Amino acid sequence: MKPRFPEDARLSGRGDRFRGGLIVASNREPYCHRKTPEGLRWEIPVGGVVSALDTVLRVTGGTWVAWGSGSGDMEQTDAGGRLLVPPENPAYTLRRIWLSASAEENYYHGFCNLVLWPLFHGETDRVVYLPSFWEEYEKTNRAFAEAILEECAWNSTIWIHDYHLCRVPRMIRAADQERIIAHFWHIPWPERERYDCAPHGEEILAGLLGNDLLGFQTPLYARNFMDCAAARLGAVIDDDAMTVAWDGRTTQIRTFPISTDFECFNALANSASTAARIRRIRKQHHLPRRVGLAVDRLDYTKGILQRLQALELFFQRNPEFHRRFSFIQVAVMTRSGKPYLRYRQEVEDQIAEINKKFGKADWRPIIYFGSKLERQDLVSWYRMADVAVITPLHDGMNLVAKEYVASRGDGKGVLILGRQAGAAEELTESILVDPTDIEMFATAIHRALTLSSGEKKKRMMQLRGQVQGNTIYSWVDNILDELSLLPVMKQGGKHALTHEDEIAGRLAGRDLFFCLDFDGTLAPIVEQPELAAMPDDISLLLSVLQEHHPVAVISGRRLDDIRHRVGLPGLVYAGNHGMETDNGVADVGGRAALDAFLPAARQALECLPGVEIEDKGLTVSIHFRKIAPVLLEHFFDLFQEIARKFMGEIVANEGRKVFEILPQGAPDKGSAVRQLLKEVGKGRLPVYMGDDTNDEEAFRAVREDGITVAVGGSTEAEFYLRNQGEVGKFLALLIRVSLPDGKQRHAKDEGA
Ligand code: ADQ
Repeated sequence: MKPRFPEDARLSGRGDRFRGGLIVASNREPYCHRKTPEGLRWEIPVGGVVSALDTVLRVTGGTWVAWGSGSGDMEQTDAGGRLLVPPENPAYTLRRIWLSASAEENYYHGFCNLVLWPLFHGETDRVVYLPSFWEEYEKTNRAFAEAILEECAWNSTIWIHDYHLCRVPRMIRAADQERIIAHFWHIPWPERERYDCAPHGEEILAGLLGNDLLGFQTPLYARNFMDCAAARLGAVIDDDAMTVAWDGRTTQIRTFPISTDFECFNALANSASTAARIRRIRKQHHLPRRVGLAVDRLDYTKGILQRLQALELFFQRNPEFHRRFSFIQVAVMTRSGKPYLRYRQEVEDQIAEINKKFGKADWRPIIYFGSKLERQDLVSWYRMADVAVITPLHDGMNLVAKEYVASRGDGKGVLILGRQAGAAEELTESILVDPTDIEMFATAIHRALTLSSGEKKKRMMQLRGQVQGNTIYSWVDNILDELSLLPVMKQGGKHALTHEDEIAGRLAGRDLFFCLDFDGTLAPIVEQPELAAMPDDISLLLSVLQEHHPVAVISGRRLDDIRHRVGLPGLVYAGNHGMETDNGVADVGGRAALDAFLPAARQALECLPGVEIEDKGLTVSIHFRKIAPVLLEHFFDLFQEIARKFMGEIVANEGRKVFEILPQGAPDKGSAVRQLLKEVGKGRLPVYMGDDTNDEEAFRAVREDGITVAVGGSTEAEFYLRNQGEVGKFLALLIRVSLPDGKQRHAKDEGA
């Protein structure tokens, strides 16, 4: 079966730990229904937060709580405000909450748009504050907190977004001390001096310190937050651990620079349909040979007026570009209200003035679009623009800049970027400008248009390397890793890679025995279990390790399958969770229980698309990785019904998107490891590494004396690795600390 969305495969295994569901909350909703003369229509609102998070939830499933702001939203939800989205291919639940007219006015247009947005973007002159703004902000945050709690299962993880919902974490915390709560801050966090004029500055900080994890776009914003928390609340800052302790709780502060779907933009931009569309667009708008481009939400923070001033100066100074260069400004209005209407008027007036001053009957210096563009049109503009001028006055990150870079696989195109965009910290090969220095800005536009093609290519390739190596998927990966580790961190779990000395001390002078799980540990989780493979570097490290210590691989797979997949002679293999070893098969009284269970399970479950039942002889796996998230609850109900019927005959253990079915009385991984210890590891110190719930028995079995390492963390293991990508590094560490000196050098030469 093909993944439901192309990106599913790239996020395989991510979110497996969110069995209790991921609850995302943001002010803006991902899908919005509008009443139109043609009937009810749905659309995806424009904005960076929405486009990034929809990708995540389509893969993990769960619930997104947001303001139902569309004119037709109420008509599309059930009595609880819920509906399944995306409308054409449901994957998760959208829970809409309704705002009163007063909340819309005072919370959204008031405290969010007139206080927090300008304040956090360095536009203090634009701040307007009324006490009613705060009252409604607090009330609306409470409504969000209550809705989130209603959507939570006992083990759900909550992930809140942005400045609209600062108070929510503390409100939830008051109701639930144990809950895992994380927050991502999409916009800048100002330095302490500027934050001092924030109304309710203490309450905002206190609200955010209800989180376990608080993520920022750049290290600077994270630093600023910590400074503000120390100065305004007297919170205790730990710079090394990156934590803020206050009011009896500790919040981890991290940096996660958001990004874009590089492959998607790259492929679309390289496609023949984009080339055809570019030809059509050029003709339709009578474009000259060279074009510049800016794409923004229509907002004063995006620096559109300053950009127009720089363009005016550029055209004044460089008449040779008249008729040869037009600038395309796309600016879609996403917020209503006076400041935005006024700003749009100013932008339109200024464009009219420049066009009047320099324009000719057959040439417009500036071409303006005020509407939302389809993805393919957006990409076509990116691909044809000789220069993209993305110059916000302040911006948390700015995804447009990264989308432009991702669309320039041809190595052409130059990016001019505002220094105060978060993206400027990463995209250092762009031409960086201070957008308020109009003289230099105009010079930068000229420079971009006259760069040699070699220089352009060199810069663009470096920019692309940066974006390709840090995509929206890496952003999601990093945050989900960190989220799933939070319960472990709360219990004092130790990162195996940063405790080398402790591990070395414990291993010193002991004979060792390594016992390793396969899927999710030695091999990454993939969409189709039959395609799982061990990376070459891990294979190499294992062969070095096993020259000096006994190494066992213990897996839920069949013995012949695991032996073949690892493919290294000299290792000890145990299949079917340890029931099958080279010494024979555990005696559990034959297959009678499985033979009765299998047909019943097939009949009940195989009607659900995505269920895969794998008969492994001694055990059975029921894989549910490919079931659409919205069908999962139904699957669990059906499964439980069947499992209940066979209670006493079988045992069902839940792993990563799989139920492992074992005959009653079968050994678990714990007893299997104890057995292996007796047979091959007698008197040796065991090191066990695994990633799944069924590894927990093994962690418990060896924990007292041995070293236990959980990939992705487990409250049953002493050490954790963030993800499977760290396994190779840990094996290299084991080799370093456990091999005699001379051999260590050999291990390094081998790539360890
Ligand atoms: P935004 O302020 O919305 O996001 P940005 O990051 O540039 O800014 O994202 C805008 C998104 O909207 C882009 O994906 C872009 O393609 C799209 N878009 C803009 N105009 C469009 C149009 N006319 N038609 C179609 N699509 C259009 C906030 C913060 C940013 C941060 C993001 C993500 O203000 O600093 O980068 O969140 O965290």
